[in-house]
Amino acid sequence: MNALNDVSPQSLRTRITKHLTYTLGKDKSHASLYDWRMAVSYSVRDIVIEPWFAATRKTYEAQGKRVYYLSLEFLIGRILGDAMTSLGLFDTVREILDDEGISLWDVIEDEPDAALGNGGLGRLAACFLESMSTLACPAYGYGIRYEHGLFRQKFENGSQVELPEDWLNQPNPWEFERPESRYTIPFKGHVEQADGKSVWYAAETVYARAYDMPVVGWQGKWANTLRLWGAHPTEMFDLERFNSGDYTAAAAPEALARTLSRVLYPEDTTESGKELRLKQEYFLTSAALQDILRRFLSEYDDLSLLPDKVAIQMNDTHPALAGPELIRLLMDVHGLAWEDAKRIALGCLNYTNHTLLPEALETWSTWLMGRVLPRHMQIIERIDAEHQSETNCAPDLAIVQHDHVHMGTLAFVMASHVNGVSALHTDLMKETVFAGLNGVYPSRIINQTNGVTPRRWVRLSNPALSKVLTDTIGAGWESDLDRLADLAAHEEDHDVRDAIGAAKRHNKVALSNWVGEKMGMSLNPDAMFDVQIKRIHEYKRQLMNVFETIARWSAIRANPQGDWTPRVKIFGGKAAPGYFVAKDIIHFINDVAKTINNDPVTADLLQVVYPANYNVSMAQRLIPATDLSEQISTAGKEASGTGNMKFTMNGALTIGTLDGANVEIREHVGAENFFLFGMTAAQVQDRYQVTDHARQAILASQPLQDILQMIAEGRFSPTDKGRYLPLVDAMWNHDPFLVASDFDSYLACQAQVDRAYTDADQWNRLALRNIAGSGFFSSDRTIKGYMADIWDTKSLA
Ligand code: 7GP
Repeated sequence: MNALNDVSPQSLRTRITKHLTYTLGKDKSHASLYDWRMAVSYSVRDIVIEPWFAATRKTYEAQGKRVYYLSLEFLIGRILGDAMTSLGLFDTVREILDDEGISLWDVIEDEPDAALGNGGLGRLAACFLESMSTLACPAYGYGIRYEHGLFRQKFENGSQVELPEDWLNQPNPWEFERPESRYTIPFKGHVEQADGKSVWYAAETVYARAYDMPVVGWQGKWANTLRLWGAHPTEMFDLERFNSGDYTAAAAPEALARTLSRVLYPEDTTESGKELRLKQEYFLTSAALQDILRRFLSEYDDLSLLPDKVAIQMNDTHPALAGPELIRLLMDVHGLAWEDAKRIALGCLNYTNHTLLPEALETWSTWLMGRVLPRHMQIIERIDAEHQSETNCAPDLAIVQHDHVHMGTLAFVMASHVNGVSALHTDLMKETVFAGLNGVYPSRIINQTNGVTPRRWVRLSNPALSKVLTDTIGAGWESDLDRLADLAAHEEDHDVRDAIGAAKRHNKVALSNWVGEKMGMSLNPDAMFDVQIKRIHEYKRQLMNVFETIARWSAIRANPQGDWTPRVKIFGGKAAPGYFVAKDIIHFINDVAKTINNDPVTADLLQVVYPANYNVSMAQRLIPATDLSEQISTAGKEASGTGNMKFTMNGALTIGTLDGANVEIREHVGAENFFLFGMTAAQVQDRYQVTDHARQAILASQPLQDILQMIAEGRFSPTDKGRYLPLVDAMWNHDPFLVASDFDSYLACQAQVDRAYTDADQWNRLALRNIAGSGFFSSDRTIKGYMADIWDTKSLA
């Protein structure tokens, strides 16, 4: 069933011309880049259809279990390049377009990023979808078809400005609208008891309509579906009002409904607390569960079999209403008894936790929950009562506390398995936030360390390194990443080390050209490219990196003739619009960049680059060109990280703390090939016991005092000298993420990195070892873990 067998270059050429002519209605002499992109996308999509249908057929025939991955976020990025890579069509399409005088790269760049997510959690969901297809695990992703994905970031005088994102402004060639697949989603109203049954009389309803995107796996052997729901009105517009001339009121029902799938909440770690957000969570969850039950009942009639046929994964607590909603559908719609409904729901559901930060643990007031979802509030109370009486737990383990529904507890109680996303994170779940629940539901918590797809993150984004890998260890590593370990046997081969170095340099030159075009800066590709890209958050400690940059700058200025290792410091990332401290950090990085980049004394030795609007596509550009990966969060705060894995696969060395998956990366690549600094999670806990930890640490560090002094004097904000006084004050008096306490250790470690970089051959050796040790971090390994330990599903390959 390999779709590739019958794709000849000639047939593809014909397809593209046909789509240009008949789908786009253009002849070649008038076709724009957009037209070409659409024609190519439709042609590549055509080739995905066959494995897509075949996968559906096989799944029906096998009568096995299907996986349903429910997520409010899918950060999929661009699709065309990825699909061509999976199908092995990259070179063919490039040649076809070359003949037409069109550049494939321009076509790829014309596609907007599908930014239906904020950060790690959303990108993980996208990697998982791809791996499930590669592994022929029958699965659906369920999400929301946001009309506006994550905001576009722009800098104005160094500050972040958010602009609306508009990816659906043009037709999306990868989606199939399914008007026939639609479900009614109720809200509000009241519940009545009749004949021992509960009847919910909703006051508002919207339709959820399905939009399907095929997700093709490696070599086109299998394709699953990402089903995104769009909200549509249940009532058409009000003709009477329209005829009387009140056009705005006439369109009101439509506007109201569509609001539900209009925007992605641009929060990554804080609860938004908005009614609309709760409605979005329910909208996705209810549509998905209705669809799951409809599909199940089309094949079976005994609902008690549901847990044998359906595994549902809740991606964080955002879809945690799945517990009460599944019980509601089974009882109120399908007539099951409470005990049966609850047992079945529990048998299907699982929950992944992605953060221990207290501000990110969702709660909803019982008042709001009761108003928006009155029937669910009843069900939640009954789940809670049984949970408390069955476990005899302490009151602080209740689902409802102080008039708030704790979604983490609800998800936990209604899940067969609860998993963390790295070994350390899972341990900390058991010891901290979920210690009590772990006590009353022992062995429910398990670990599944995150992974990333090597197809997008190495093969597609780093063709230069991919070639070196295939030349050295042979073909096939893309779907068997443990094979990268074979590289280790080539460590003594000078040519291999050189080739790895040459691939890196090639990528750095390409990145330099891009930065030159976009930002008018000219970078030195022989300098060390030192990169920190991720959401801007205090716990990720971008501030510590900037402080080190300032220390470096001062040191060079004090001794310009010294033996310095040239560096380019690269930052990328967005801040949640309401997270003002993070936005100040962005402003600060840009101010520091401006000061340093204008200093002729340090120009050849230090540059600071912060391209605006970091997204998946930018990550694909930056990661292959990185020498040093910054993974410097306060130990215990980063659940896993996934960027850290992408860098390692691409031969960057890591400077990092013992946090999240860094711990496992270091184990896999070897401690001597990893630049470790800073306190451990346990030491961090002890440090917090010292009330004036920040002051003490600053007083003990001359470099840090000097840096804070410069900032306080306004060196980086000459037109507004007091701009960063609050930042300096917060450092002395609060420093909630222990930047000061880890700073000297970080500085010393960075000096070690400088020394290591001066020996290019040795650096390439370390890079080789990092690549060789990165096989474990393929999301294929992660998905196999979920299939075996959580879903109990089999590959249909
Ligand atoms: C992130 C975690 O911060 C990151 O460490 C992890 O690698 C990633 O999930 C995938 O597991 N969390 C989020 O993106 C997030 O929004 C709030 O968490 C619920």
